[in-house]
Amino acid sequence: VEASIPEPQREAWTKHQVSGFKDKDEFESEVVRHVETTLARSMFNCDESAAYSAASLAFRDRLILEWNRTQQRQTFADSKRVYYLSLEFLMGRALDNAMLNIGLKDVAKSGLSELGFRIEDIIEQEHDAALGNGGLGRLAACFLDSLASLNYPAWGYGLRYRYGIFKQEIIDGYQVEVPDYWLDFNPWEFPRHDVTVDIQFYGYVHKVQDESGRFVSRWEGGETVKAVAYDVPIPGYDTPSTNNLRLWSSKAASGEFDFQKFNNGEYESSVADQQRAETISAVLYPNDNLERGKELRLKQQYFWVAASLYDIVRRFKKSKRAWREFPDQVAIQLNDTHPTLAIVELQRILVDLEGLEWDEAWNIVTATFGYTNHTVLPEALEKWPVGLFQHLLPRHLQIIYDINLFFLQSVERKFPGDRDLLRRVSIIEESQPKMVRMAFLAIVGSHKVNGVAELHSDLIKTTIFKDFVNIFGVDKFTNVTNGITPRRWLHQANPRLSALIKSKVGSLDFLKDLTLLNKIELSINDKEFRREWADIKYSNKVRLAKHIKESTGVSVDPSALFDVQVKRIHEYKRQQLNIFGVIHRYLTLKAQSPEERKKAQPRVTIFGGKAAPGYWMAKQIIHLINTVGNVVNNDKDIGDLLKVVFLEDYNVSKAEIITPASDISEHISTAGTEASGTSNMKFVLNGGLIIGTCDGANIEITREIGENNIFLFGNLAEDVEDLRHSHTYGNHQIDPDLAKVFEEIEKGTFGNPHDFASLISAVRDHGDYYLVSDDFRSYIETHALVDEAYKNQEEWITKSITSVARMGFFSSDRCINEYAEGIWNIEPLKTQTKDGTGKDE
Ligand code: 475
Repeated sequence: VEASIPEPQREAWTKHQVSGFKDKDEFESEVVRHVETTLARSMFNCDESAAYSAASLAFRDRLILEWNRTQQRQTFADSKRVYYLSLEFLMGRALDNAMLNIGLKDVAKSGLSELGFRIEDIIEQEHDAALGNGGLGRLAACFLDSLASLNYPAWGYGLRYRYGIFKQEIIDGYQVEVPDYWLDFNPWEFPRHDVTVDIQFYGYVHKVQDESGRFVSRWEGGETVKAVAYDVPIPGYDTPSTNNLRLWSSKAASGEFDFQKFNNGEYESSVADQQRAETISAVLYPNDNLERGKELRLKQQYFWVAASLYDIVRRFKKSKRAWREFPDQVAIQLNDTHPTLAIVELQRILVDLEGLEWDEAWNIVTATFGYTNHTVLPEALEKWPVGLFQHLLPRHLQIIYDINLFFLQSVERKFPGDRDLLRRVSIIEESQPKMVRMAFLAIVGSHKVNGVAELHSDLIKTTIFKDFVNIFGVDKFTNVTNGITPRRWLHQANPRLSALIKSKVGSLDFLKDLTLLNKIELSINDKEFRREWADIKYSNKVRLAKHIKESTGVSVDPSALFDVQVKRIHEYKRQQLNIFGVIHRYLTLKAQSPEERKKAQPRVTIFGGKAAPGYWMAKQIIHLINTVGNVVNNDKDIGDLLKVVFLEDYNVSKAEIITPASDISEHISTAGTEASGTSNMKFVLNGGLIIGTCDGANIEITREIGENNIFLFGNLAEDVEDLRHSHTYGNHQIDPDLAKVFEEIEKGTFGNPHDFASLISAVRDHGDYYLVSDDFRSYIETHALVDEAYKNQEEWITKSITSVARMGFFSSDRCINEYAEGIWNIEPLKTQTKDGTGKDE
């Protein structure tokens, strides 16, 4: 760096080199400076919100200095970078995370206290960055934390939605969606008004001859929208490495509004153009595990992918390397099929703009990309009408046709005459209307395809992508079981547990190598340790009970068994099975004498999660949970034996309160439907046990922690197809206890039965696709085992400690290292080396 400053000015620059605050005093002075200057507030008029803003700005300043140095190190080292393309980054709050990762939370705590604030209250001021729906988006956020913590040169690319996932309110037991305007004041982003890309849509393609007589395609006409970069620094834990998350925001290409039009008096039209451009990055689509084929969604995808690739290619071209070296410098990971257009866009750049031959370009493209699949649900697999493509991205459609042609020719060479195979694997589905199958395009354009848990990766190889295994060979398909960052999900969410573990491990090193957790198993008989372990769980439950009281008005007893199911509401995740089970429990208690009831294990069943606004069944499930809660919670016979609550607006910061407070959590998807799940890992890491089906990562969790420490139930994935078949073609007998639950709902015990008719008929009359009835008996019986087990508190604590000790595998650090080695072929950068390059000496 210094070498690039001319000698006469160098002294002045280096003399004034900035460094962030280092101690409490400097922190306080930064806070006061930001209050008085950046925020233009008087220090005599500083409320908690201003204190939050100023503290965040003080930390942001520090982050951006480290960010600068990290980027310089990466540029000097000139080694391969990975780019993680995701339409969703569910980041949650940033301040607490930044303080902990940098290691200055104690400094901030005493500094804020001297200025008159409690750090907890300041942290609470922050609005979640909720640019995601659920598992897929949160996984991307955990990956960014691990990439920075492990010193990988990595960037995330996403969209800067003006509105994140909606805020959920529960009104009269129904979900009501309220817009989440989160950008009012966001100290964590840096607008880069100098980093912009013009993005083209619509128009037409024509062929022209270049100087050498070669025919090349030109994409012209249409409209242009400007992409503006906003950078979010991502601090690693206990390392100076600070990576970048670049989010694109859309703007009218003409700037504020079209001056030509404006001067001609076409005011409305010039403003309308501006609004149309800004619409592209305005909202996050609120669907989880569902794609609905809307034009604006495809526009979002191309806008984001084209801006990101332009940026990546621009960076590569600065190095003046030959194009064939591109895959040695760049790895791009596609988080699901949402960014699949990047494959087509890179091929377009190389062939149309850079003049490479098709095959040479295609080899570069496929060596660059990796594709992660997150779901086998058919309704979630992306398909776009060919006509829509033709209209919006005419040149891309041509390229897709060519990719498909060469691909099908290679299939024909390998399996001559198999017409049905060609039809099955074609990127173009010959339906009415014709569709582009994005997952097939992603497979053909990548060098690796991975699933997110062992069962899931096996399932994609034997079902939805079976033909592609035959075509490309099995080695192209691999598994990387998901993980979670222990920084946020243990150290930040459960500081007391983290401190207790530290006292046994000897340091906080387990936050960097989670397998060190196994050391706590040595203390399994340590009375004091066990008492403290139980006490931490109890106080986390007290904190949640307080939150429940404040948000729902329901009083719950912290010594009851806390049973939690928090995740997006979806039929395949089976919150309906849970609430039917709760009704069964209620009816059982009601039928008992007061004497018998005294033997019952008191329970609090806690639900949370959003339903996609257009998902009728999911909304009915939320309504049923609330009406059941209403009846049960006010039944004098039942008292504290059973409480049912629905926590509104489940998000990352609520998860940080809920996860450490569970005794048991529910991961009860129909076997073969949940790709992995990641909250299952978070709950176990926080000392909660789980009840679950043999699905997703539950299977690997069981393998790690031992089957005595988990409550598994239900049918296996291999039997699901036959069971569904028998529902349709046999006479479908539903479980008698479930039938009683239905009877009670239909009697009107929980409000107007008409409201819940569709929930019942899905099971009774429409084939019970999710096997609610088939699994009901085993679910109820397993819950009885949970009650019994909980009564033996000593045994329970042993299970809890043992499970945590064996969770080392599920760190997202392990997961990122597997991607780095098996898919990206990248290495971490040293943060300090003699020659300053960051490369090994
Ligand atoms: C799986 N979301 C979890 C998690 O791998 C898994 C978003 C937009 C449009 C369509 N779908 C989505 C998902 O598909 C999704 O969140 N998938 C989830 O990915 C991380 O742990 O089992 O359901």
